[in-house]
Amino acid sequence: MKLYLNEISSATSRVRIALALKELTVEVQSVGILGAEAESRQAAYRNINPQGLVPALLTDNGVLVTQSLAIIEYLDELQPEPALLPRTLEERAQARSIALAIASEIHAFVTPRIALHLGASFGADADTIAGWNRHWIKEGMAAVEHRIAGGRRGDFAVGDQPSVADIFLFPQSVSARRLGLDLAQWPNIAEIVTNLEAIPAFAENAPAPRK
Ligand SMILES: N[C@@H](CCC(=O)N[C@@H](CS)C(=O)NCC(=O)O)C(=O)O
Repeated sequence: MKLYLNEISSATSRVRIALALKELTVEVQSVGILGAEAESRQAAYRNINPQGLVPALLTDNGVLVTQSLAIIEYLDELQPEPALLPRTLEERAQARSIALAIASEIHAFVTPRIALHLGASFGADADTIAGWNRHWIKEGMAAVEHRIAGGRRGDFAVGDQPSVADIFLFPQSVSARRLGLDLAQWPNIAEIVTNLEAIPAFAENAPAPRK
């Protein structure tokens, strides 16, 4: 299998964590997602993935799978242990729900292409864009905190085993901290992230800081 990735990418970090938990190794190819690197991506990488986003996984059968949740569920079916979805029907729904709340209602608003558009079309400078990012992360994380608090939390977001909920929560929490947001305002998330930091598959596969 071959993974198209970028080290700073939060969505890539999710897949790298899943691969590490399952002790799977894949060939990797880096794709630029910022500045001049992003322009070269347009030409070459869009021939492979027309959406131009990372991560994307090329399976051993030559099929390209995009979207981190779809990739992680593919890996989970390919190699079921350790399971990345909880055992019960409700818990599985809850784990997917938290993962999607992060992917669709936080991360989607704070990507490089959104920042590029805010700058190019509305004249937003770096500080305005950082404020925009903080706004969506703060609002989204408060909702996730609420959902975790009212759910079936154990040591992790859903139960006592790391699941897709944690795999999505961890990189987003790292990004939140880098933007100056204190995780302590979301006590359940803060505690879960501390637990996740003790697991090498998480700690070693956080998104790299932007240079
Ligand atoms: N929903 C997608 C998100 C993919 C995505 O937005 N990836 C970012 C990196 S974290 C990207 O490629 N951004 C390039 C850009 O925004 O121009 C997933 O979960 O895989």
